[in-house]
Amino acid sequence: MSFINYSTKEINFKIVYHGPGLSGKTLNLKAIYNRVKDTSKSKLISLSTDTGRTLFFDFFPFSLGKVKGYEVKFHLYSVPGQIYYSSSRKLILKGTDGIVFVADSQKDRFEANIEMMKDMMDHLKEYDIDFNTLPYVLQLNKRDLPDALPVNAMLKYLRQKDEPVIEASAEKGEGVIETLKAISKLIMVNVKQKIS
Ligand SMILES: Nc1nc2c(ncn2[C@@H]2O[C@H](COP(=O)(O)OP(=O)(O)OP(=O)(O)O)[C@@H](O)[C@H]2O)c(=O)[nH]1
Ligand SMILES: [Mg+2]
Repeated sequence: MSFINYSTKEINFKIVYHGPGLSGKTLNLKAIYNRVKDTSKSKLISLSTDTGRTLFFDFFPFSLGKVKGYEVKFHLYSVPGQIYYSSSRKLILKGTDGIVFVADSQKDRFEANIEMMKDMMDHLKEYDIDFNTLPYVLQLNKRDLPDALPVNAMLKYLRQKDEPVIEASAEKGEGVIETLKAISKLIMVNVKQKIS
């Protein structure tokens, strides 16, 4: 549901970072935020608990620059991963142009990844969003930890289609920008057709 304003020549996209609690969604956004030039970003808004858990969402918009004369703006959101915030997650998914699923590579979070992916798929169905055509990237985060599961073992259960898979450590800042580039690329392919 990208918003193209033909008169002001602006295009707005919504990208949602989804995934289980503590998988590193907020840290992805913070790492991106710190890398984007001050002139092209607005404030990072986080609604969180005292312990840093996301309560409703993290959000910030930034400008990618111009494509075919149009100013392209990305609005990045992260959902709260704690299991009982399902209705907030559903609200945040509304009108999304793309999703990054941030999976936690730790062995003891394996089930949590699967459970959260189901939560996400259920919500997409309720909104009649066609997952098959939705720009989507799978990020395997926390690759730096010693108990990280082998990549293939994770993909066997988490890979949904031919989506790009990025190995990351948001803690070290690795794979974060690659993930953003991968999802942006998928989104931009669709939009270039609309404005040409
Ligand atoms: N070692 C390691 N720690 C990470 C990595 N990514 C995130 N963390 C840590 O995991 C914890 C949770 O990170 P957050 O980004 O707050 O997780 P979240 O997914 O936003 O969690 P919720 O908002 O509760 O859903 C923090 O202590 C991070 O520092 C990573 O790649 N490696
Ligand atoms: Mg968070």
